[in-house]
This record gives sequence, structure tokens and C-alpha cells, in this order.
Amino acid sequence: MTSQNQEPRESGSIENYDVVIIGAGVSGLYAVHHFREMGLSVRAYDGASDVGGTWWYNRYPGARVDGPGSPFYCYTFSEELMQEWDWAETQSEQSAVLDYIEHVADRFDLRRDIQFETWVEDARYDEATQRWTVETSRGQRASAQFLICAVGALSTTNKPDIAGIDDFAGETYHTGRWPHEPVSFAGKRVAVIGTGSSGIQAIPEIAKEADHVTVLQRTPQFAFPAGNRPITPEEMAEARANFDAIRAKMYANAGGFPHDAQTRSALEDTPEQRKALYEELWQQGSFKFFLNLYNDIATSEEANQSLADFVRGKIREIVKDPETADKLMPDHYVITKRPILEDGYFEAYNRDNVTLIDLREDPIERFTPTSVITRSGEHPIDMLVLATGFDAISGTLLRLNPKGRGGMSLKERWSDRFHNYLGLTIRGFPNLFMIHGPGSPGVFYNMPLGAERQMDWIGKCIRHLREHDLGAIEPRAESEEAWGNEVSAIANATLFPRTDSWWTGANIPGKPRYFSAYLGGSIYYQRLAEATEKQYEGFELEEAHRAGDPEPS
Ligand code: NA7
Repeated sequence: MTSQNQEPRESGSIENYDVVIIGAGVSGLYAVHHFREMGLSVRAYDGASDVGGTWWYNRYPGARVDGPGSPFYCYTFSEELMQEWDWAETQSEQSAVLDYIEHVADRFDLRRDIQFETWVEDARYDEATQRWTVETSRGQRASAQFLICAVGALSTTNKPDIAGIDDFAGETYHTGRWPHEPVSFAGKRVAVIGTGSSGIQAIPEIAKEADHVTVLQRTPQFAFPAGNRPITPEEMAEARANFDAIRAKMYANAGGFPHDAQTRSALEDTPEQRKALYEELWQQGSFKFFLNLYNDIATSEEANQSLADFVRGKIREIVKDPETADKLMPDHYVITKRPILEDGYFEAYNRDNVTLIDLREDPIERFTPTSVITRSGEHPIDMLVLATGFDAISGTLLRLNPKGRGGMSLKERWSDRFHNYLGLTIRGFPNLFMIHGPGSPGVFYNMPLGAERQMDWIGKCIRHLREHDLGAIEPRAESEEAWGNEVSAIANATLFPRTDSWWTGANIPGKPRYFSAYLGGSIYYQRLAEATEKQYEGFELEEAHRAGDPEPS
């Protein structure tokens, strides 16, 4: 294909590119590679000091892959990459994933097109030139025809608004912004707020070292054994030998992993048979628990309750103190909050140095410089760990708040709902593409693979525009509406929207409250293919305004 500008060109104080990419995490890195391979000039920006995104920031103790795991949480675009990389464990620890991502950056020489420690603070679309202009925290301006927002679905941290929290004078850390220097818990009284995936991974590790850990729990959680184990050389050899077949299976699977879909309803089995299956999966552990489960746990109340009761029974078996076990009993539909993998979490409550406070009956009143005060009294602490999650999926794009046609801000456009088409594009924001944004499978899919597949679609779209002398693309109003209806219809056929979670935006006050991810599995990729085949008929395509193109330097 022809590129309008292979090299960045400067006009005045603006650098010009074909594509500006925000984010150098798993998605942004692939974007740099993919668009560069297409012959486009690219520039990526990231606030961090190096590549990795969420894996660069989330280095709290116990941080590990908590999805289906290695070796399939990986890119698939390069067979050589797959052949040369060794994974040591099924649930790789954060540093191992970061090593891999750094290796990808080195191997494909990606860093030369990425500017680190640079936040994109503003992004505006110019209708005359059909280009986006971004401004960075370093005072630079860059212009590009296409803006790729690979900003991360779990990147903007959620800091709770609790009276006096900023007065607390001890060390305070958020799991999603963990320091690079070692943090010592030795001899310290540590309070942890949050019992989601991060808190549940961190609490047992902190408890091994700290003098005392006070867990401040708002919602008790279902958690399942992580089942982490070494990957054998034979398993790695098999994955390498069957790379093509495995990749095909990943493409066909609803979640992007090489597993067969489950076809059996829990209600086809007797209670004894169900229990036997749950027990077997519990003993095996890992995300395979969910992949090998019945197919109606997320859709049938009765099926859901059978699993919920099983897990509640396990918690009672593990936790010795019945009062603590009571406080740990989850009462929502199981798996309607992000399923959690744990390693020693429930056992941690059998230690003398771990106390659980149930914030539903004993809420936090305020912090002082040296303590947290709950209704029942004062708890002196030396350190506060916030495992309070993220303004997920839409939060980081809203923080950037790009301005589209007529200067309309995304905050205005998304005030009631995250309007989008195919989870990639937004009406009024031509040539802007989201990765893992609302309306896409996002966090319900193998994220490196999902990023590759979305980027491949965007690449084809860009090629189409260039080949047909088109300058801009944005969805039609009716496409957005139909897509929103499809997303909601699929979600509303499940139990997911019935539980407060970061999937429904319930963790962030004021956020539109609905289930915004596309739960149709691989149908999503059929929809993307149809849009390409039908020559983007769901979009408005605008002829290129030649006069607006920047002059080559
Ligand atoms: P999560 O899953 O959003 O968990 C955050 C936890 O913090 C959760 O237990 C929240 O309770 C709790 N929370 C949040 N705000 C407060 C306040 N104000 N007071 C008390 N407790 C609060 O984030 P994670 O980082 O654990 O996991 C995010 C994803 O990262 C994870 O799913 C993996 O995919 C990787 P709540 O349940 O909202 O009542």
C-alpha cells in the first residue's frame, strides 16, 4: 500500500505521523509493530518509563496472570516469537510477563517509536484536515490521521474517597501503582482495603512478612485455587510443535484460548455429579475451572447456586474461625464479579496476624495520621495498601477526554452510555480507534490476542481508506444504536448485570451503570469480518480533504 508519509514530518512545532498510539502496553506495542509493518509512520506515547502497561505498574506481591495462563497469554503474530520464548509457570508472575513484553520490544525494535514518561493530555480532531492533534505532558504537539487509544482497560486506579485518607502519614500504596523499589512489610501493621483479584493475591504474601494485616472488606468474594505449577518442557515442546493448530483453536474459542467450548448444562447432572465435577476442578485449580465448567453457570440461577454453594462450603472448610468464615461468605451470583484465582487467601485467615473487618457491619469512619477508625473502634496502622481497583474499561479514555467533531468532548458524548460501534469506533470521533474499549470483548478475551485481532481490523480499514482516497471514517448513528442494543441484549440474557462490579461501572460513583462488554464470544470477530467484507457499510466514509494534508518537510 502507499503511505502518505513514511517518515515523521515536522511542520512548525508539530510532528506529523500517520498513526499516533496512546499506550505502550500489550496492545500499544503490537500497534507500533503492526502499523509500522504496513509502512505507516507511527508514534506511541506512554506515561511509564518503559513498555508493559498494566504489567509495568502492577508489581505488588503475589501479582500473577490470573486468566487461563501461560503459554497462551501471548502474542500469536510471530511464529518465531512463540518458538523462542520459554514460560516457566502456568500462572506466570508479573516479572515473567514483563520480561516477555520487554523481549518483544527488543526483538522487533519497537522502543525507537515510543516516547516514554509522556502523557497525552489532550487530543482534538480537526474536521478540515481530518487529523487528530495530541498534546503531551512535555509540551509537544503531534498530528496524525489516525489515533489509536490503547490506553488499557485496567489502568486508571480507583482511590477511595474516605474521610482523612490523605492525612494518613504512614506508607500508602495502590496495587495498581506499586513502587519499583522493594517494599518491606516486616514489623509493620498493614491495612489492606479491597478483596478483588489484586487484594486476594497480595494479602497472603503480605501476611507472611507483616507484623499484622487488617483486611477491610466491602464485598466477600468467591475465589478459586490458582493451581499454579511449572510448565513442563514437554508441554512447551507440544505448544511449539502444534503452534498453527493451537492458534486456530484460540481464534475459534469464545475467550481466545485453546480450549473446547463446554456444551453441558449443570441441570443435566444430579447434585452428586455436579459436586464431583466441582471437586475435581477445585483440586486441579487454575482458570480451567471455568473453561471446563457447565455452560449455564452464568445464565441459570439454579446452576449458579449449585456452584456458589460448593464454593461457600469450601470457604467454611478452610477457614477455622466460624465468625470469620461467616464474614467471608459471598452472597452474589458466583462469577458475576471477575473470577478470582487465589493461593493461600482463605488460609491466611487462620494466621494469628490477620484480622478481617466486614465493612458492611463495621464501616470505615475516617483515617487519622496513624490509624483507621471503623465504627467498632480505632486500628493503629503503619501502612495502607489500596487494592481498590480501577476506573475500568472506559475510565482512561474518559480521563483523556478527546474532543471530536465540533469540539464535542467524549465526556459529553458518553454522559449516559459508552456509545460505540464494534467496540472500536465512536460517532463524532472520526479516525479514532479504541482497543479493548466498551462494546468489545475486552477483558473477557485473551487480551494480547484480542489486541492483535482488533489491530488487524483497523489496519485493513486504514488500507481501505487509503486505497479509496478516503480521509475519515466514523460509525453511522443507527450502527451505534444497533450495536449498543446487541451488547445489552447478550449481557441481559446472563446474570452478569445483576451484580455490582467494575464490569458494570458500579465501583465508580457517577459512571453510566450498565454491562458494556460484548459477551458474544467469537461472534464479535464475525461481526468485524462482516464489516470489512461489506465495505464498511455501517460507517460514514468521507473523501480525503487533500488540501489539509501536512506538507512534507
Ligand atoms: P477490583 O476487582 O475492582 O477490586 C477492588 C476491591 O476494592 C473490591 O474488593 C472492592 O469492593 C474494593 N473497594 C473499592 N472501593 C472501595 C471502597 N471505597 N471501600 C472499600 N472497598 C473498596 O480490582 P483489582 O485490582 O483487585 O482487580 C482488577 C482486575 O485486575 C482483576 O479483575 C484482574 O483482571 C486484574 P467491591 O467489590 O467493589 O465492593
